[in-house]
Amino acid sequence: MGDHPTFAGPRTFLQMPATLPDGSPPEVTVVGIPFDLGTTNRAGARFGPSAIRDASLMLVDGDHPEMGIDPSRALKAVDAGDLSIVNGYLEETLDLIEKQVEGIDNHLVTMGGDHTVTLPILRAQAKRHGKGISLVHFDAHVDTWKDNFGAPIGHGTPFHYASDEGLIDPKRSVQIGIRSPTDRDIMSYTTDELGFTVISAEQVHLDGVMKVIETIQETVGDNIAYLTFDIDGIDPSQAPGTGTPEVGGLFTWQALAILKRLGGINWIGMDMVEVAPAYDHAQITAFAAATFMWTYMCLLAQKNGEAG
Ligand SMILES: [Mn+2]
Repeated sequence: MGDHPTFAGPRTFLQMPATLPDGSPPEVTVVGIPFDLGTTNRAGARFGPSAIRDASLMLVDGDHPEMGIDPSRALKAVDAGDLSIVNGYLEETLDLIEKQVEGIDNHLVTMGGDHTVTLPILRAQAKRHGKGISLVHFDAHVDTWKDNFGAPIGHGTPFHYASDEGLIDPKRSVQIGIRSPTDRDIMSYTTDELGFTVISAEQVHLDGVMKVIETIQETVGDNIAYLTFDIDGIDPSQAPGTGTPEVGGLFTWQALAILKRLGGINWIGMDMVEVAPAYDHAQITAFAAATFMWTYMCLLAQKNGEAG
C-alpha cells in the first residue's frame, strides 16, 4: 500500500513520473494520444488519455492479485505526457505521431485516440523491429476497410494499410471480439485474402477463453507481436464510453483472463484506443481501459522476472 490514498497524488498513468528520479532511461514509456479526427460515428477519444489516467489511480495501491506484481514499481516506467498533434489535420497528425514514436527507443504503451493512430505507430515500430509484426487485435470491427466513408484514411482503415505496407503479417495475426455489420467482401478480404484469424465475440462466448488463448498462441508463435486494444471490443454494458458500440461483446473478465495468459508472447508494444469519456457512465469504460494496460504492463514485468 502506498503512502497516500488512491484519490490523491499526481494524475498521471499509475502516478508514474515523467522521467525517472535517478535519470536512468525508462524500460517502458506510456504516452497519451489526444486525437479523434478519424472517427466515423461519435467523436471524443481525444479525451481518452485524461480519463484513463484518472481511472488508473484505482490501480496504484497494490500488486496484481494473481500475478503478484505492481508494474509501476517493478518496471522502470514513465508517463511522458501526450504526443503532439496538428489540430484539425488528420494526415499531418499521423506523420507527426510516427516521428514522435520513432524518437522513443524503449517499450511504448499508448492510450487514447481513435484507431487511426495505430497505423503511424506500426510504421514506426516496423522501422525499429522489422516488418511482418503479428497483431493481437481486440475490437468489434475488423478495421480493414479500404476507405473511411469516401475518405482515404480513418479509424476503419488502419489494418488495410498496415497489411498493404507489410508492417503486419495478417497470417500470423488474430482479431478477437469481431461482431459489427460488415459487408461480406470486406470479411472475405480480411480472412481469405489477407489471412487474418478472426474470432468473433460469439465464438469467445461459446468456445471459452482457454480456446481463444490457444488460438492466439498458435497463430502468433514466436513472432514479434503488437497488442492493439479497441475498447469497443468490450460489450457496451461494460464499456459504453466509445464511439461505435456494438452489443454482444466481450466482458471485461474475458479480456482480462485472455490477456493475463499471454505472457509467453514476444510483445513489442501496445495501444488502448477509442475510449470516449463523454459517453461513459461512472468511469466504467476508463476503468476497463486502465486495467487492460495495467495487466499488459504486468506481463512485461513478469518477463523481466521482477515479480513482487
Ligand atoms: Mn477499431
